[in-house]
Amino acid sequence: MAKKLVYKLLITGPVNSGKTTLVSHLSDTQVAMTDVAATDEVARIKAMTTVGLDFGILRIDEEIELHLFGTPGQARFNFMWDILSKGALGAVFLIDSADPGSWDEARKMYDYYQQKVRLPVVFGATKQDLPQAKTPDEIAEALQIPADVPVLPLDARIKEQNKMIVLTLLENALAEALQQEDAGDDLGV
Ligand SMILES: Nc1nc2c(ncn2[C@@H]2O[C@H](COP(=O)(O)OP(=O)(O)OP(=O)(O)O)[C@@H](O)[C@H]2O)c(=O)[nH]1
Ligand SMILES: [Mg+2]
Repeated sequence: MAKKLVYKLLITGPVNSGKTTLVSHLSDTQVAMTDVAATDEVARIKAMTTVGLDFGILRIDEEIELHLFGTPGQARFNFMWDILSKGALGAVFLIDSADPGSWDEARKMYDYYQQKVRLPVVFGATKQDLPQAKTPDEIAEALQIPADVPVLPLDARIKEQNKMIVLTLLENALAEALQQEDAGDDLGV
């Protein structure tokens, strides 16, 4: 039997950006979720919020399986990142395109991610269908996302769109890992 390749990917971003929606609409398997009734300021925008993780599995083919780990969006659960990012290949970072009020928090999370996790990342600009949504380019500029990091439009409720974005991340992360391997070879390590 062919050896199975399992890649672990993080799905992250601020509260209400669509992380739980993405994991539940992309996974083939029954997902594990830890949503509870929201309290405090989060309760003003949504009824339920993630306090632990979302987990689901997407089978790409006979050999490749993606394990999707959604993080909580609230900063007080940042410690979960250290746990969830172990062994991960990279992250899909979701931004609510229609809620510029959440972008400061998104930028802080991205800074934290760059300091602590430092894995390849692809941004998904969700809720492009809402009338007040900003474009991926406007979001990239506002958050000062480096030009070589993709910011793609995404509806987290649509499986095929979610699949496209995780495959883009997988492709970029594997290319980066190969490059690092080559650089290591050149240095004789
Ligand atoms: N209109 C629209 N709604 C979307 C889109 N993507 C996600 N949503 C909705 O946005 C909301 C996001 O909720 P969640 O998936 O719970 O968000 P989350 O990022 O897991 O939030 P926390 O766990 O609280 O951090 C849901 O109501 C989704 O249906 C989109 O592209 N368009
Ligand atoms: Mg969630």
